[in-house]
Formats: sequence, C-alpha cells, structure tokens
Amino acid sequence: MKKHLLIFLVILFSLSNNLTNAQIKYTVNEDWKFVKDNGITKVEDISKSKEKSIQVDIPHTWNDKDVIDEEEGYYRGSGWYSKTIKIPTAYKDKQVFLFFEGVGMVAEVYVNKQLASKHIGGFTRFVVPVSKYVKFDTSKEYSTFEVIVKANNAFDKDVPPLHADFTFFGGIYRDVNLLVTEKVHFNIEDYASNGVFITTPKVSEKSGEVNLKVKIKNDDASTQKVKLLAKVYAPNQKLVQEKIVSLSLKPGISNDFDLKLNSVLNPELWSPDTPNLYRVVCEIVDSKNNTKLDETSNPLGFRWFTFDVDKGFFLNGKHLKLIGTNRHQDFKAISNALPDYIHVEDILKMKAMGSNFLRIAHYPQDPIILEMCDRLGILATVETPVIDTVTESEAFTQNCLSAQMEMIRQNYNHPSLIIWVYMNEVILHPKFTDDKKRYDVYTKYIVDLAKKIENLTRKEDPYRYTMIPNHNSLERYQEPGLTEVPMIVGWNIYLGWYGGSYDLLPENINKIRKAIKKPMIITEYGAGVDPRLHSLYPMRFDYSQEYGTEFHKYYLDYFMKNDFIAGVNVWNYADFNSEDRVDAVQSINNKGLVGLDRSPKDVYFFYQASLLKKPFLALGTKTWGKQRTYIEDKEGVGISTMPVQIFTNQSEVELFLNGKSLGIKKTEGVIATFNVPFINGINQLIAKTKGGTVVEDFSTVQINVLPISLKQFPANGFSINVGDKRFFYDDAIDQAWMFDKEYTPGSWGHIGGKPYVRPEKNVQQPYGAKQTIKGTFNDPIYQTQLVGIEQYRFDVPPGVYEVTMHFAELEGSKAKHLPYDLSEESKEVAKITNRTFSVSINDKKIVDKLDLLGQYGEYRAVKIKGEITVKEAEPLLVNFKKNVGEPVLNAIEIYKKL
Ligand code: GCB
Ligand code: CA
Repeated sequence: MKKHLLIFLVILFSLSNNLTNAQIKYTVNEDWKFVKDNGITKVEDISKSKEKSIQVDIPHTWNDKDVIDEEEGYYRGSGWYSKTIKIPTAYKDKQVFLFFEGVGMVAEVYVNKQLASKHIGGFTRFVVPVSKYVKFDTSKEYSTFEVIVKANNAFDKDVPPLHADFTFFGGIYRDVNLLVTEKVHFNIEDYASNGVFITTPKVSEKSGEVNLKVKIKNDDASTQKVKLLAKVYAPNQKLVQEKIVSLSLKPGISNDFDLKLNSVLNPELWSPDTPNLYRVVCEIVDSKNNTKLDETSNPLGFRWFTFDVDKGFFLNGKHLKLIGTNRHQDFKAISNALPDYIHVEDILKMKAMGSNFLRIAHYPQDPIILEMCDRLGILATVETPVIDTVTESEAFTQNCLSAQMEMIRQNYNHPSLIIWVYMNEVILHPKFTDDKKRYDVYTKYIVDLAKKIENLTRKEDPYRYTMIPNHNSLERYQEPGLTEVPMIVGWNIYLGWYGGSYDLLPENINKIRKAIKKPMIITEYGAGVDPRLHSLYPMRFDYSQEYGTEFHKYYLDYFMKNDFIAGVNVWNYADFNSEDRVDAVQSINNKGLVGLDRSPKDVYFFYQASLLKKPFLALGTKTWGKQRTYIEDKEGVGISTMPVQIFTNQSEVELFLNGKSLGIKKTEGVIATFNVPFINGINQLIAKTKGGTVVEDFSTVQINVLPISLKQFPANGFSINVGDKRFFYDDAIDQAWMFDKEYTPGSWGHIGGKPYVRPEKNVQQPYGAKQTIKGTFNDPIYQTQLVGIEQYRFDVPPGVYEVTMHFAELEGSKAKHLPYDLSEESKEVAKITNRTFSVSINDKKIVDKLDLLGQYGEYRAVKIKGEITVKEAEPLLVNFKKNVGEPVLNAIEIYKKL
C-alpha cells in the first residue's frame, strides 16, 4: 500500500515539477567595465577615475601582462568592475543573489552603490543577496540594478597567504552568476554551500548508509509548510532510495534538518578504477499547491578509507598507493583567468598519466576540479592558503577559520575528497629567530591557530582526515608541537634539488618516520625542468630534461618500495607563475611535468610509463626534435651519436632510425636507452615494443651535425653556449645552441677560462648565476660564462665572418636568496667585481675597454657583433685582453658572410 502511495506521489510531483523553475542560475560574465585605480576610495567616485576604463569579460585578471613582461613585481592594488544587470521585474517576489566563484583577493560588492557584501580570501566562493537593494519598476517588464565590485590584491597582513611561491593574481578570475530562488530555498547563504551535506558513516560491499543534513532558508514573512524529497539515483540513473518528509519552516532563518535515508544495498563502490557516482537530488515542494520551490543535486560515492602508520592507505579495504601531483590554477598567457575547458583537460591529463591522487594546492580551486575528480576517480586533498608565515592577530585567525569553513561547506559532498589540509610550510619564514622567547610566543600562536582550524575541521567533518604539510625541517615543526595537531603529516622534500643529493632521501624519511608516528604523505617533491635545456651530464639544478627524469626515477622507485609512505604528490603537475622566481625561465616555477601551456616534458612520459597499466611507449626525443646541434663523432663521418630515452612499461623495445633497426633493448625500470647515430638533417625515429600488443611512437629529429674540422664551414654557422655543458634550444626562433668545448687543433673552442661559479657559502651550485637576466628570455645562456677567458678560436677557411659575442655581468649587488630556497645552507653572497676588457679578432680591434657593469649594469644581456676578414692559413682568433679584473664570455655565434 505504502509503495503505491509513493508512486502516486512521485507522479504527482513530477507532473507539477514541469510547471516551475525552481532555481535560476546563469553567468553574467560579459561586458563589465573595468578600471585599475588605487586612487578611488569611495564607490561614488568610480566615474571620476582618471584612469581609462576598458571593457572586459570575466574570467579576468589584471595581472596577465605583468607576468610576461620583464619588470619585477606586479600590480597589487584595487581594480573596479561595474555592470548593469537586467532582470524580469517578476523577480521582486523571489530572492536574487550574485554568486561569485572566486575574486582575488578581497572583494567588496556594491549594489546600486550600497555595500552589499565584503568577502575576504581569493579562492572560495561567496554569495551576495541583492534583492533588498534593487528598485523593481512594476510599470515595466524588466528592472535593472548596478553592480560594482572592488577587487583588491594588495598585501594585507591579515589576509592569508602573506607570502608564497606563486603570483597572487587580482581580479574576478572565476565565473560570476546571477542566482534566483524562491523565498524558500536551500540555504546557499550558508558559506556558499548548496545547503545539503551528505555523509556515509558506514559503508561496506553489502550496504551503504546515507545521512543528509539539509539547511533550508525561509525568506518569507511567515512559517511555511513544505515537503522535502530526497532521492538517490544509482550510476545507471535508476532511483534506488527515496524519502519524503513534511517540514515546517520558521521565517527569516535557516531551518536545519537531519535526514537518515534507508541504506543502499550492495552499493557499487567508488574507487579510481570504478568511479561509480550516485546522485542525490533534494527537492523542496510547497505543501499547499505541490509546486517545486527548489532543487539541488549532489554527488554521492560509496567508499571507505583508512590511513595506517606502517601500511599506508586503504580504500574499500584494499591497499592503494596514492600517486599523483599538485596543481596550481594558471595557464600560459591568461594567468589564472581560465575557461572551464582547461580545468577539465588538466584532470583528464592527470588521469592519462596514471594519477590516482591530487593535492589541490595551495588553495581551493574552480568547482570543476573536484567534480572531475569525482567523475574520473582521482582521490584529492584541498587546502586553505596559510603559507610560509603568519600574522599574530585576531583578524588573521578569523580569516584563516572562515576560509577553512567555506572550503569545507562548499566541497563537502565530493566522494573523491579524502583529506582537508591547511597551513603549508608555515614555519618556512619564521619571525623573531634571534629572540628565542619571542620565537616561542610566535610558534605558540601558530600551534594554537592550527588547533583552532583542526577542531573546526573535525567538528564539521568527522569522516575525513586532516593534514598539515611541512618543509623538510623536522625539528622546526616538531619542537613547538605542530606535528601533533593534524591526523596526517605531509612533507615537502627537495633533496637533490635545492640542496643535498637525492640519494639522501631514505635516510631523511626514516628520520622523520622515527620521530613522527603518524601516517605520512610526501606532499611535494620535484625538480625544475626547462624543456629548452638538455644535458649529457645531468646534475642538480641544471633544469635539464635529463636530470628531471633521473630525479623522479629515484624518488618514485623509493616511494613504490615503501608502504609506510601512504601517498606522494609531485610538485607540480604544470609549470606556474611565480613573479619573484629566478629560474631558467623568468618568473616561472618550472617543476611541472607539463609546461605552462601543458605540453608534456619527458618526466610526464616517465610517469605514464611507470603508472599506466595498459601498454605504453613514448619517445623522449619528441620534445627535442625540432632543432639541435651536436658535433660529429669522428672527423669526417658526419654523424653525431646521442642517447635517446624511450619510456615504456613493456620489457623490450626496438628502435628504427630512418627505416633501419638499431636493435632490441631491454628496459631498465621503465626506460630503454639507445645510442643513436644521427645524420646531418632530418632523422626519423620509430620505437616499437616487442611481444604482446605492439605500441609504437615516432619522432623527427632535425640535427645540424657540426664538423670537427671547419674546412667546410656550416651554412647556419655556430651558436655556442659558452661556460656551459648544456644544450639550449631557443624555441621562440628555433635556434639550437651547443655547449662549449676546449679548442683542439684544426677545430674550434675556447682557450683558457673557468666556468662561472655562483659565489656561495658552503655549497657549490653547478649552474651559473641565479639571477634574472634583463634583455632576454634566454636566461640560461647568459647565466653561464667563462671567466678569465683568453681566446676563442675557430680554424676556419678564409672569408668574411660575422662574430657575435654575448655577455652579461654576473657579479653584482644582488645577493638574492632564492624566493624558495628550501636548503638551509645555500645563501648567495653579493660580490661586485669591477672588470674592463678589450676584444680583438686577429689583428682587428672589436671593442675597447668594455665595461659591462658601468655601461649596461649587472645581469643585462649584451650582444656585440663584429666583422672580420680571415686570410689564407690564418685562424679566426678572438682575443680577450684584460684591463681590470677577468674577461668573460657567455656565448658566441659565428656566421660566414662570404
Ligand atoms: C615548496 C612550496 C611550494 C613551492 C615549492 C618550490 O615547498 O610549498 O609552494 O613552489 O616548494 O618549487 O620551491
Ligand atoms: Ca653561457
């Protein structure tokens, strides 16, 4: 009987459902007027701005140009957006809201010039009720209202993050929606959640409990009687549970109810391999006339999980090694103002890499990210941006807590989400280090703050874990008691990058393990890779593709062997903007497995080969095929033999060069290395797995084989990266630079000089200056040089030559500590060297008493071009003559004119 009644009701409701629009939500992104102006203090003055306003579409950031220019720093201040929004006058009986998905970093929203809301924090959503500020014109079908948003990304000591290794973009960089509900609606004003909170306290293969907390706001003047329907749809869209309750809603407040549904029997479990998603639909129906007042859908996944100190992570009772990356939210040229498509693609590419884990760092991101994780089966952590350092103030505490609260309420229902995170390396830049007492007060504030965030989180969500990621300085976090607070301790480890060598990893991790008896996740590890750089002698801090592979291979091997490491996150999925960074690419942190434009680096292929279960193969040369230069093996052979790495999860590979087999090789780990005798010009490579399903990959390598003897001078001349052992490929103009060599008779090379070494205490950095070089984007060429060079010699045939010498003064006033140097020992020291020198070629003076510092300043790319006629039986000999200090040379190009 009951069942029949239910069916009857369902039919009745679904009939009436067609008649109403429960909730209207659409974007209002286009045609905002925008002006960047720090001078405007009052919203009324916006029309008087002296700055020129422009028309923009959301997503928008005002820093997109700042990140590609050569200037240091970026605009941090106010930006004003305004727009007139037109709505049907009939909305006067409804509730109208603006729904912001994210504004960097603080937003004031004015409706018809009245302050309607202020939101602090650049990474969480917020809802602004606007009805009461709108003047509905009942004589017309439509009414309008004006919205002005003041966004501000200026430094504010009370707004986290205070400091971090990424650019704090300003602007309305995520969607803005108009949201219209009936007077009775799910309480979206509850920290911009959707008012429904699902928990599954008990799940097994046999049954899954489903509990709901539902918050309904009644904005009517009187008590309202409604029915609340909760329906659960299985992954095949069949209705598997339903509950209807009658409720009485008090006016003016949020009415909160707990609803326990009947358990779902034999649930299809959610896991990375089977991301079975159920759907919970909640509806509010007016008891008087059965019209639907509101409806909301939420994801539901049945899974259970635990972390064990020794054995790691278990999902649905089975051991699972969590492996994946971190992610920032920016992209090449558009900064953080991303269309949805890029978010979607990113998660797809993570899945295609074999990831089952993602640390959404260092802040909550676009809603799509967790939606995609649910759908594709990627377990996730998400965090609030309390990074590096704190302000000891009540306001700072409150802003940390409210961000945490918003994050939790807004993302509560994602089955993919398993850990709430807060504070990243919060004692990286501690204050008061020279006053122990004061330092203790400071760290106590941090620990107390952590406890507050922790308590709030556990109270809000008793079914997930909590975590704090620290940098690799155990004592600093253990001593004040910070490691005691969260359920899981995360460690960011960069041994083999910022300092030390990667093989110190086991010792280091074991030390942590002994000291902290909690589940462990390696929340970050990574090495910078600039795909323009390659090396036959990979080493720490050289940014080469080859070192990146070596580094990740070591780390991943070790992680795979040790169950107590529950999970690992590569830093980072993609390269990202960090304005203060001095790396191979200015203002870019290039530890990504893919670039800022998402083109894969070798390390991405390495992870695919390591993690994917289906047969996989990729040729490493793909990213280095467009143009390279190398010297011939032996005089006159015209062949350059170079190693080529193939990434595969199959045991044997065959490689073909221009149609001819180079033999079969066994893979070591997931890499097979062939020495390939490249010929001058175009080389076609095809790699194939042997046995089973054959997978293959191909690439084309365009190589300019330089002759040892220069009797025949190459048409495209020489481009030599002096003082360096790396190949550099300038992808902007398709120019390949070869590394330097010492002169040998009949050939070419430098005479005298030593590679520049960064003046540092304790450690030696292998590669050049850690400074941004002005006037170029080819920083690696200029960051290295030969100091004390005497001559550069080419034994060329007679003719007319053009010689371009590249210089930069690398010893200057800046003793810039890397913004993110995580090693304790490497502090760069400033040293100003006065030097002047003259350059002549053969007997012709090219430049007299060149004073790089005096004429051009420090860290400035300088190119000096000269011409020389070389006579019969005479070399082309560039002579460096010191005047004061040592002569230097950073790169040299030579070209034959005649
Ligand atoms: C870290 C930070 C991260 C940096 C990274 C790096 O430990 O948590 O924000 O970007 O190191 O690359 O230095
Ligand atoms: Ca150089």
